Amino acid sequence: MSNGTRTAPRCAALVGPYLSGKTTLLESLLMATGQLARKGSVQDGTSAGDASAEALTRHMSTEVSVHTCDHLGDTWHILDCPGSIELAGETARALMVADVAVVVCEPVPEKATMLAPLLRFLDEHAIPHLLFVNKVDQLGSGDVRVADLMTALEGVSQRPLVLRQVPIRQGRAVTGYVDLVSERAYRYCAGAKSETVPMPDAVLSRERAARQDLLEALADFDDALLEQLLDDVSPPPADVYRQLSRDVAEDLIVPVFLGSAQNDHGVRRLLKALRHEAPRVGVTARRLGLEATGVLVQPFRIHHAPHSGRLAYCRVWQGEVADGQALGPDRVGGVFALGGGAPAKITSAGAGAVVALAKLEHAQPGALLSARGEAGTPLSWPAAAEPVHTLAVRAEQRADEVKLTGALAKLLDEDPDLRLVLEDGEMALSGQGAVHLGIALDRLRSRFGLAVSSRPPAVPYRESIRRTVAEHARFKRQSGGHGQFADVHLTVAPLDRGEGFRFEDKVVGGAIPRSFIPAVEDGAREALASGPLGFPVVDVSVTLTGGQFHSVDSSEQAFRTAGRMAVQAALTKAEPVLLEPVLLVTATAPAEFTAKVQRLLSGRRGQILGFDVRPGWSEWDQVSACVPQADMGDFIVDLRSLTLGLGSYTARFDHLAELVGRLADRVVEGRQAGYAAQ
Ligand SMILES: Nc1nc2c(ncn2[C@@H]2O[C@H](COP(=O)(O)OP(=O)(O)OP(=O)(O)O)[C@@H](O)[C@H]2O)c(=O)[nH]1
Ligand SMILES: [Mg+2]
Repeated sequence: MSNGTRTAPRCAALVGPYLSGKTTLLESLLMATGQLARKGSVQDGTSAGDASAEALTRHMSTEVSVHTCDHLGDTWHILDCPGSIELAGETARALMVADVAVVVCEPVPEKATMLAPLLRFLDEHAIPHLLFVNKVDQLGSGDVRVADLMTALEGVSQRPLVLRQVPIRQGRAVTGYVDLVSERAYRYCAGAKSETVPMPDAVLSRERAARQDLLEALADFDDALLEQLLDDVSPPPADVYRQLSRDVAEDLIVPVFLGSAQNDHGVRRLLKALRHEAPRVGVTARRLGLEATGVLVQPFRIHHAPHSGRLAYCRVWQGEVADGQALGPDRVGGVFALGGGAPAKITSAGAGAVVALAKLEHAQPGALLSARGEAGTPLSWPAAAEPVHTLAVRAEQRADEVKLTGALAKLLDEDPDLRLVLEDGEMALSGQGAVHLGIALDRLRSRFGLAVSSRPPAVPYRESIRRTVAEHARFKRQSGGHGQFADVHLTVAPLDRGEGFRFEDKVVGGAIPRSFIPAVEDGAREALASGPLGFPVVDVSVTLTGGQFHSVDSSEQAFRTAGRMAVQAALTKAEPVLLEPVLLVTATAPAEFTAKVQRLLSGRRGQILGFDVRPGWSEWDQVSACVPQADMGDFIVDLRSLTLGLGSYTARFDHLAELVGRLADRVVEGRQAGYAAQ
């Protein structure tokens, strides 16, 4: 893949909401460029994009797949990205290395909101992008006007959208289009190039109006064009194309194309636009501020392959990467071409290429690598997402526990949006939702051959007391030789919420020697580890008020036992009360869903604290509420299903609240049953 006389490869990412048709479009692009002889489909499990086991079972893309094709002398790397909002991090990292993004969407105005987070990301990072309105074959059945669709899409884009084609319809069905720059009319032909046809009279007035809109949008960024328009001069197509390429490359405007990936309609037109309007690698590197000398490489994804080991999927920004090349602290141990089946070993890769590099053990997504070392991660690189869903996981076979830890370490290395926390002896895997975690669990099974089970994580209940109780305990044992003796008097009292544990020594007159007092405190802590209800005890004070000792038989061990006995006995008499963790939850969603989000939170015993405009987002709200942690399981699933998948939330521990009545009884019974089963 050395440069030779060819131009540097370019990279386009296919992005857009779940099920909009990105993988189908990839298939069509690979067909149109002669890369594929036969077109596969997502439903049959024969598509090039969704080849992994996880994707096949779900009929959806579960990771970024890299493909390579040639079009009119240009090499293209196409990154087919997953649309699921739960995999948005994976998509965002791929977008960071692309020259251009093709945003695939459905021709349904009500679904335009689904594009909001993605368009926002593209606009924030000034990533050149164009829109491909897919499934125009369905426009007829829905009887949707393109003008209404454009209005809806404009509502979610910061950049002006410019329609590049108007549809030609027969009845309601879309049968072709008029290109607004060349003003030529085309009729779609299944599986082949569209053919030119005379401009139908019926579209003429729509064509004129849409072309005027396009020229006016371009004239906003070009004075010469503005003058021509004011003088009523029709600019030559070459000038319009030039202006379009410039405006797209600078992310000033977003052209909108129409088509149907399933029927290969509009796909060659899209390829042509990519060829003329997508920036080249040097321009992209400059946009990203990556000016350097020598070789410069940026990984965007890590993959642990069964045979090649740890592979870093990288974009080569500059220079030539070959086997043995020093990159960061490592040396390249294999350059692999991606696209079409398993990675294939090649000798080198030049600027623009997307390749997998082996043996870069330290390479992390985003971190720039050069021959001189690691040049850090650009500030604009997307941060890992805060987890919104957690499952407790464990190996079904005890013997697999070590293997599970190793496999999870690899999955965490591949996916920065996965987190693993060890809590109360439980392995808790967190991520972006049930689909995200389900894919991780599938990988444990299919790639690592591990039988794993998962369940909702345990809620970290605590308990405290309501009354002050004075208690006395004597520990005495005589078993031949040395005996054991300790006697303590202590008082256990409730503290305010959040105060934790306090131990006070009020022993006077040497009733207990100083050296034994820490042992009493240790015993008290042991008793507090699991209180009468079965949970750790918090917000109590233990005051040691007196006791007795024996000069021969007393020991630290004896005083620890006596301390524990006294506190245990006191706690049962001190009106133990269950405490449940309450989280401060901030849920975000488009404003049209705010009332639903509030109802969802209050339905989960949430106390709504208020709602406000989401800072920096127009037409989005954020609702804050205090919600018991026990009621937050699957919250993200319900939130997404109420909000077209767009809702999300952050949560942090806020306070412990007393839980009484039937709910509390059930928790305590569950705990006792758990102990009995152990
Ligand atoms: N009618 C019609 N259906 C289409 C078209 N393109 C794709 N589809 C269907 O839409 C569904 C989703 O297609 P995919 O290509 O898997 O969509 P995707 O955007 O890759 O989905 P994710 O990867 O899961 O985000 C499939 O059932 C396709 O057959 C089209 O042009 N017209
Ligand atoms: Mg897909």
